[in-house]
Amino acid sequence: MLMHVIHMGHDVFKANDKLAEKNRKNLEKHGVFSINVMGAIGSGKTTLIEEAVKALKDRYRIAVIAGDVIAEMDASRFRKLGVPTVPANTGKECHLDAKLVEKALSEIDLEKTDLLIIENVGNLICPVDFKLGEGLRVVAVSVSEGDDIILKHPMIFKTAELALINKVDIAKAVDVDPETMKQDILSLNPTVPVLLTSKHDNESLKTWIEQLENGIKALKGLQK
Ligand SMILES: Nc1nc2c(ncn2[C@@H]2O[C@H](COP(=O)(O)OP(=O)(O)O)[C@@H](O)[C@H]2O)c(=O)[nH]1
Ligand SMILES: [Mg+2]
Repeated sequence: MLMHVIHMGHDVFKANDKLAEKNRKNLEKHGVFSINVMGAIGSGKTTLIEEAVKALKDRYRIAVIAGDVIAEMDASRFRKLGVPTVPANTGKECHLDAKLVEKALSEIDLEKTDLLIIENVGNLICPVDFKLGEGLRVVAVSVSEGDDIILKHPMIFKTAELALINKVDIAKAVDVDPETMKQDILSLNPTVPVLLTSKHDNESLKTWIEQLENGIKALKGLQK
């Protein structure tokens, strides 16, 4: 019985990987740099994305896929900024998958997109195994989640390609040292860039936005 369950799980991942690869090729063909933003509920994913959209939307064409279990609150926050936004509701699943992203992509004009931002469902565990076809895997963790949160959820940090430690403005109030959190991430993934961010500190937001701009430019450079 157990073997059966494991076998089924393996097939699900394999089918998802195949579809993710299709999404990746589709995005690449159209020169779209894409990111998958993962992290717990309330870590600041939507806020960090909003800040990036505000800073980049005059120079680049941005589209957003707003993953959520059911609501469309985040999608309406992005729409307010005037960027094409597709809500992707998972129903009861705690992660987006490549199929949901494929469907959302069919509603986006990729020819007119430089940057696609995908906000995953708030969770530090489920999204790990489900590739979406993204160019960059980002994880956002906030200081208010406590300084043991990282070592309790190693896989998402091991597989991330950019990590943000957010809400550093309230670190003292919650008795957490962001530097310790950074070292925890690096102990799991020594080469991942780790940024300390706060929505109240524009300089810190610039470091995050710069990473996105570098990704867009790198992809455009590759295409020339
Ligand atoms: N103090 C502080 N609050 C933040 C920061 N980033 C986000 N928040 C707040 O945290 C809450 C959750 O943010 P949200 O972006 O919706 O998180 P999400 O669930 O990960 O998308 C909101 O009330 C934000 O205003 C930050 O850097 N510092
Ligand atoms: Mg959100």
